[in-house]
Amino acid sequence: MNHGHDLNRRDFLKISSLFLAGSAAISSQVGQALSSTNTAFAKDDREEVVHSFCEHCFWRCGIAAHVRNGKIYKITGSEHHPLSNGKLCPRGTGGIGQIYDPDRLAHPIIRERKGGKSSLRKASWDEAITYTAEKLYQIKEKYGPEAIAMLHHGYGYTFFKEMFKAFGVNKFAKPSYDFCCGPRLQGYTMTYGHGTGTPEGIDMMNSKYLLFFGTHYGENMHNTAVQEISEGIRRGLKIVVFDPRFSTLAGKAEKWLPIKPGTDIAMMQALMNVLISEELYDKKFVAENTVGFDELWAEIQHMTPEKAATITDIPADEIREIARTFASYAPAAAVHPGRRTQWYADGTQRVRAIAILNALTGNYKMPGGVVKYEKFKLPKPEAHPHPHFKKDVWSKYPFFVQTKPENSITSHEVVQQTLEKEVRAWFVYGVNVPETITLGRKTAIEAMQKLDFMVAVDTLPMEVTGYADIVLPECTYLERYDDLDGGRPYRTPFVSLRQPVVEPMFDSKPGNEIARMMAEKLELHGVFEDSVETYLDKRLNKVGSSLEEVKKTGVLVGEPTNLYRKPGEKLTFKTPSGKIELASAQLKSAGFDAVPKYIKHPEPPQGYYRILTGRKPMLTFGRTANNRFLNELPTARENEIWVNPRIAQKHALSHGEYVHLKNQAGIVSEFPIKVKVTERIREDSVYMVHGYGHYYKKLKWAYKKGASHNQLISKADIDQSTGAVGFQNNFVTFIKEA
Ligand SMILES: Nc1nc2c(c(=O)[nH]1)N[C@H]1C(S)=C(S)[C@@H](COP(=O)(O)OP(=O)(O)OC[C@H]3O[C@@H](n4cnc5c(=O)[nH]c(N)nc54)[C@H](O)[C@@H]3O)O[C@H]1N2
Ligand SMILES: Nc1nc2c(c(=O)[nH]1)N[C@H]1C(S)=C(S)[C@@H](COP(=O)(O)OP(=O)(O)OC[C@H]3O[C@@H](n4cnc5c(=O)[nH]c(N)nc54)[C@H](O)[C@@H]3O)O[C@H]1N2
Ligand code: SF4
Ligand SMILES: [Mo]
Repeated sequence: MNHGHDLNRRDFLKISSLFLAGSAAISSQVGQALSSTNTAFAKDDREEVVHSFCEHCFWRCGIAAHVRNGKIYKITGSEHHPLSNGKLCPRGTGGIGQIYDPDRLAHPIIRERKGGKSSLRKASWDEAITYTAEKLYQIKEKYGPEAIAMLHHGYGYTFFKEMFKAFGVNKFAKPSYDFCCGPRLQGYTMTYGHGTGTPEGIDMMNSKYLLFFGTHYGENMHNTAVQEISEGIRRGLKIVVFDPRFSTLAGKAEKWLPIKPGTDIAMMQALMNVLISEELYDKKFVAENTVGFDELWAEIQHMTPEKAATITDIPADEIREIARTFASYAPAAAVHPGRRTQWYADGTQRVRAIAILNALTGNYKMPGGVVKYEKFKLPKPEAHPHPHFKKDVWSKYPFFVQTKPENSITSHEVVQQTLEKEVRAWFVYGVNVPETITLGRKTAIEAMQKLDFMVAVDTLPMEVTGYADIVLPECTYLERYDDLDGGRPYRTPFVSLRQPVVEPMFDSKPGNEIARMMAEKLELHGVFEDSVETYLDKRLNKVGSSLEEVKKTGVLVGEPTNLYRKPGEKLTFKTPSGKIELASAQLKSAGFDAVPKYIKHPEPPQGYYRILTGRKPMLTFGRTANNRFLNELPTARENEIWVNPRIAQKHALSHGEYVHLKNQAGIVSEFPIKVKVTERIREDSVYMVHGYGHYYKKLKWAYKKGASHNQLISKADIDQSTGAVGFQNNFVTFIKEA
């Protein structure tokens, strides 16, 4: 097969409506489900409830899907699942809008080239899988397995991972590592010897005083965390929020400190400075359980509240008062680590600063402090032979976290290696590359255009599918089994099951079946059990349960974790020193700062503003962009750009008008965005929610709604320790509509 070097051939292609579901097809499928004789689900109007878990974000709450006449009509929070407690966040209830989305991918699609022109056509599964297997095989033979990379997000990837392992491919990247959880995991682990987890190990409901930097609960809707904070507030919890923007959480806080963006480490150092210089820290705990106190003090002694005030724009008296109050409530006080932790390439050190602040209070394993949850002891699935493995880790960054083996390289290294033609094929599972990838939309597209072969597994005709050679339509999480969600630490350890609520619609298939078909074509034997049910049953048998049993409630719940330390308990930490590392020798020996240092970040050019981003309660970017059920709420339909009134006046902008945004590199937003004039944001910054501005017309709902945040990102700052990427050193100005 000729895969030539014609760049034009990977032009963005528009999928014909014929290959999409369409509303007529939706109703006929629903009709079929109703009349089908082999369906296991209720065909009459008796209600049946199926327990499973949500896929609208990685929190994975337990859901109860209510089925009537073969159709899901309501999704509620599972009463049995510890992460839900009978409740869901708004997005969780919106699964109906995903499964019954009339724009869904309905058939496999193949890109064909004739006379230098490309077109897309419908294919059978056999043809699509044969073609995929052939191309991947050829590329592996010619360039080696390292020329193939898998990009993934979401919980259905595990079966593909197994298949690729057996095939010898071990380049797995997830953009969510780069932006989101990578620095947090490493920053925490370098300090405590363990991560903070999802849910984070902060005993929020018993806490008296919590500090938040950025982290905007109430907009970031992690269900369990929001429930725990609410319970904490009911019990008298006081909250302090450092955010350049008055967030929803700031609205619940005792204090909102509009900190200058990018100066958080200076603020954290100043808080430590007060704790130490006024001897408010837990001396006994620090002496017994930490190393590097002198090095820490040497680094932070210059960061007095007065000095920090000039950097952060927060008055010195305020800083002193917060540090003192924090100490007065300790150990039932903590700093929350946040989730999206890479902002300016110093995220790993910022998370270390958070961990150190916590350590100074002696709140480790104390009510209301930092806690370490335990996991349900579910044995790992049996390992498959993978004789072709070359390397476990492909990332060049010394503190890159390999979460085995789902993550072995950063997504920006994959992009870079693709531009250099080292990587030739991508297999993309649940990542909307143009709207998410690390180096901005423009670079992501350039990389995709260089590929010899690209597969996208998705449920919708998202932008990413327009660049693929093969599009494989996966059914939604409500129509399939996935692997068990087990081994995540929580106060009540659990194992939960994703199971089909209804059968796959159209010609879509579960990931586990697609991966199995690929393994068969590639002649990889023994990778999968006879069926996914057998696999799940065998795993559950190991803990004395069965698939049949767990299907009933969707979850197995273990004994509650012992969260708190006993008086006199000797603590051990899995760090190189066996103690909490206030100064890190491993960072130092690799040429990094042993103690987090404040580094000044670039300032916006004249007339430009730092572009900050965050979340909306009812949306999760690519996962919900086209979900009519969620997007019909007026506040969800489009994003807005938050502008301070004095800046609005300077640019003659009025509330509600539409503008285009232009970034520092001259990129202009494809679609206009509505101006929100508000005192809730500092003058040096603007704010918009990520996940809007879709440019693919096939997303009939999401198309052209608001502006795309990712389009305006063209500068990426790489954290040289973990390889994670910050994008908050991008700046925009306004272009008024003619
Ligand atoms: N509803 C909903 N919930 C979600 C998601 C979603 O899409 N929808 N996405 C999930 C995902 S993937 C993630 S990673 C998390 C992210 O959620 P968080 O971890 O809570 O996000 P952050 O980026 O920390 O927080 C964004 C806030 O940081 C502020 N901020 C920006 N720059 C700075 C700064 O320099 N200093 C300080 N102190 N604050 C700053 C912004 O103004 C904004 O209020 O949310 C998760 N939860
Ligand atoms: N500009 C900018 N970029 C960002 C961020 C930002 O704030 N701004 N946030 C970053 C963060 S914190 C994160 S975590 C990442 C997440 O970004 P991504 O890794 O891209 O993940 P999602 O947006 O969650 O998922 C996107 C794709 O998954 C598809 N999908 C949904 N359900 C399924 C399914 O069941 N099966 C399959 N196969 N596909 C499915 C959707 O249709 C969509 O194409 O984005 C990061 N990128
Ligand atoms: S937090 Fe919301 S979207 Fe995320 S898994 Fe839970 S219910 Fe679903
Ligand atoms: Mo994230």
